[in-house]
Amino acid sequence: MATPPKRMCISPSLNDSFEKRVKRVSIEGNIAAGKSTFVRILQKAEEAWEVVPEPIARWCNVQTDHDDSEELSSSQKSGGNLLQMMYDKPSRWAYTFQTYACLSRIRAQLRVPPAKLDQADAPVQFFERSVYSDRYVFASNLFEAGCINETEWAIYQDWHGWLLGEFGPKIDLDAIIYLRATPERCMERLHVRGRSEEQDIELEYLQKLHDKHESWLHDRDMPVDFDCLKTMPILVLDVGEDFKTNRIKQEDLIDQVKSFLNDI
Ligand code: UDP
Ligand code: D5M
Ligand code: MG
Repeated sequence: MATPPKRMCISPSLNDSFEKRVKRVSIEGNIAAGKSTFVRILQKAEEAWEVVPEPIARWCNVQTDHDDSEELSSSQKSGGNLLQMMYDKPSRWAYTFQTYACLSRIRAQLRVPPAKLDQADAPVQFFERSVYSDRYVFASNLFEAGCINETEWAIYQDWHGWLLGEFGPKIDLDAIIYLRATPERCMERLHVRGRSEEQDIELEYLQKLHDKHESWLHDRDMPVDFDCLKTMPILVLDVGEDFKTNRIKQEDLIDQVKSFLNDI
């Protein structure tokens, strides 16, 4: 068995060695590359694998704390659609979106593995994206596009770095799996999925996000501030070809994941 990752125990209810034994892997990739589809396949592949999906529903329906107040407008009661707001007016909402996205990711990455994994020989938690893609793909791209200004970017990097330093060992990842597809293929899948908030996304945006992913995870020439990222094992999986309905392709991808996990 591989050396257990060095992490502190975050749950008094689960024993230390169990928590440290669970490998934590982020699934990264462009919008509509197929991450959610892939994690659903992973979830079914092994009892000892747990997936933590991206909290997209929360971003599309941000709940206020005051649903019982008579003074709230109906839109406040039903919650705001922050994803829609960001795509409609990025210069106003991109920074706000990053604060909420990062909060959601930290919550997700702090999630204690289910006790059923305790019985497993090689338990794994898979997260759909991470606090690192927030920063090195999305926030960085929004800054370069002028949707986050210099001051917001400086503040963002300050609190993002500080929070990750504080939570450090509790949210560490052991590895990343990069689902790689061309921006054109992602655009096709984005339209197949038909999420209303995303229908005005242009190919150019997907191309920029693709370039960020490539530099960070494929070419590995992106400067990063976190030492753990510099040596992080990364598995690149080509998902240009349809895998959703192709059983042989699915088995091939799962075999690659298993062999990667054995080596880390
Ligand atoms: N999809 C597909 N074939 C694939 C992978 C994905 O048709 O091999 C479809 C999937 O059903 C969805 C869309 O592409 O309608 C985007 O996939 P997903 O939501 O998994 O992408 P994500 O944004 O999570 O990466
Ligand atoms: O990602 C879900 C949607 O959320 C997609 O429209 C991209 C967007 N997203 C996710 N994280 C961020 C950050 N940090 N900034 C801006 N936009 C983001 P999907 O790939 O479809 O699962
Ligand atoms: Mg998804």
